[in-house]
Amino acid sequence: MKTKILKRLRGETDYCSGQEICEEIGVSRTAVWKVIKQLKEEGYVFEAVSNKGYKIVEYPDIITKSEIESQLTSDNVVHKIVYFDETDSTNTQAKLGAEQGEEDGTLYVTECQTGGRGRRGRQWISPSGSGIWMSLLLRPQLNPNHASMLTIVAALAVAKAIQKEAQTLGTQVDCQIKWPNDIVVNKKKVCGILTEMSAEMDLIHYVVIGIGINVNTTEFEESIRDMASSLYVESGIHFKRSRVVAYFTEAFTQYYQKFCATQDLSALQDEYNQMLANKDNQVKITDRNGTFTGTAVGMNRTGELEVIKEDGTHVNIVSGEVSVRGLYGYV
Ligand code: BT5
Repeated sequence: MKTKILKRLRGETDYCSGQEICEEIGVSRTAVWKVIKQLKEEGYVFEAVSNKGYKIVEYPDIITKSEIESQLTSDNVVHKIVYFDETDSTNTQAKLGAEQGEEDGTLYVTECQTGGRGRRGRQWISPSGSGIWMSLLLRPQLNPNHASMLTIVAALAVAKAIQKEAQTLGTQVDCQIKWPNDIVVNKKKVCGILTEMSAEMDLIHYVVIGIGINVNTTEFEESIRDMASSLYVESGIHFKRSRVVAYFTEAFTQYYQKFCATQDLSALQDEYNQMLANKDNQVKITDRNGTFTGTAVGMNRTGELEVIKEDGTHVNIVSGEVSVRGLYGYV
């Protein structure tokens, strides 16, 4: 009910009377009044005029269930939000939910993670109040070998969402994607993605795509200060986190549909490569066998990074136990 009322008010630039809301949503005046009281407590600012009704004039920067759900489009892959004020890790919660039968298209979101995880057991720093820490549970009918491509689909959708929000705010942010899973702005990491899966040889039980975005963060822990940044630091503008989430779900829906139709990245490859950090530049590849340098040519339709080695041979780098860096730093 809260989501419905918020959605109704959000879609209205004029005043909206309590009576109209009651009739449209089929609830009592008292129920509407209670929800409006709750919303005020959460930081929504209303203008109320007698005989006309209510209008929201200011939205708080929160990422609660109803704040996000009230912005989701109807044809969205995401149709349910599970919100926590604080949790260990939204990836862990999404996996637990999946084991308990939670449906495809559920997005787990939190204000703060106490045990945020990066790849291979690394830590993901997830303070309260300024970031987006979310995990999307999917149950795709895909070959498990293709699931890692979902990281690419998500990275593209995050980049698109950041650009769209920047546009909404009348600015531009030059987002790049550091293959495979980081979004960088001005060569600093503003987003990381961790995709996890439960599968058998030829059947996916579920995939969880975890996304961390530093949105309005101003302070960074010593350990990441050199390489991390936020959208606010890089643009000087406060982004509305819930809108970034909503834009992400819209963009993800579009890219995911294209991906599912071909089961590869052929329809997304060009757009991804336009944003690829270090495209046509020298990179340093480090894997189990050592380090070599080469020129990054682009991502292919299966999500591998094509690199031309100094001796002219072409190699396709598979994500996983590999690090790709520019010659002079993190990007
Ligand atoms: C990633 O790992 O970049 C994947 C991060 C995924 C985080 C999301 S948040 C929601 C969901 N729930 C989770 O528990 N995780 C997901 P990786 O490529 O391994 O990068 C990790 C490295 O990034 C760390 O070792 C640090 O150097 C750096 N790092 C940690 N916190 C950071 C932050 N907030 N911003 C930028 N860099 C950070």
